[in-house]
Amino acid sequence: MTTLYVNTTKYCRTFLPAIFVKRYGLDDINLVTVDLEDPEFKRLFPYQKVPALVSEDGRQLAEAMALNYFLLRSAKGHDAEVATLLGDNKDTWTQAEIIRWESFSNSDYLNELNNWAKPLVGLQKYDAKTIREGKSRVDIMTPIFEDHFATHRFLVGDDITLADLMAATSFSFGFTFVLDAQWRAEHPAIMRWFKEVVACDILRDFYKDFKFVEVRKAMQ
Ligand SMILES: N[C@@H](CCC(=O)N[C@@H](CS)C(=O)NCC(=O)O)C(=O)O
Repeated sequence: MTTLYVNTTKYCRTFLPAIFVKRYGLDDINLVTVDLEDPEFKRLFPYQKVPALVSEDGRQLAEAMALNYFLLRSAKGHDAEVATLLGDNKDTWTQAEIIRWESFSNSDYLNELNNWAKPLVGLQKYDAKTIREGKSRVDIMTPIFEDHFATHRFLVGDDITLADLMAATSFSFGFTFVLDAQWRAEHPAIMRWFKEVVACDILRDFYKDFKFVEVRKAMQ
């Protein structure tokens, strides 16, 4: 059986893989909630990052974008929804735009949110320089989203795509720790978009008890 390693209590890049396995009834995939220090996981994936997958015949697949793609393409009987999420196969431009926003949200933006939030809230060793630089890079990138949503309902086209799902799960990490009430008041377009995306059928149950941080922790 294929094994997909996730931990949805801790790691936002694993939210969608876990949701997709359940939503699309991917019964040949065993969803395992992993502690990254687990010796078997460390042996298989010495880099110790999730999500990660091992197929029945021992092939490995890592990286959230690749795994989300693989899981959506593995969904049977959901062709219309998958075509909307990944873009129509005849529409290369739309598919490319979806990948563009997935990558920007999941890599550039989320990595800097991590650098800002994790040392600030104690998920990593405190480091004022990392926190300041992370925040400053988030501040530079945030207008790319806010300006986009000022004139667009979603990231690409008129429907929710995988780009919106990946961006929203990335933002939700920020909303848990650093993008506090004041930040949210200053970014109304991002908030309008985020609330619409997490209310969609794919994410609604997962986000029903989501708690936003009110005031982020002050620097030491
Ligand atoms: N480039 C990888 C990054 C994976 C990644 O950093 N995952 C985080 C969880 S969201 C992780 O495993 N963090 C564990 C750690 O850094 O200790 C991807 O996009 O999947």
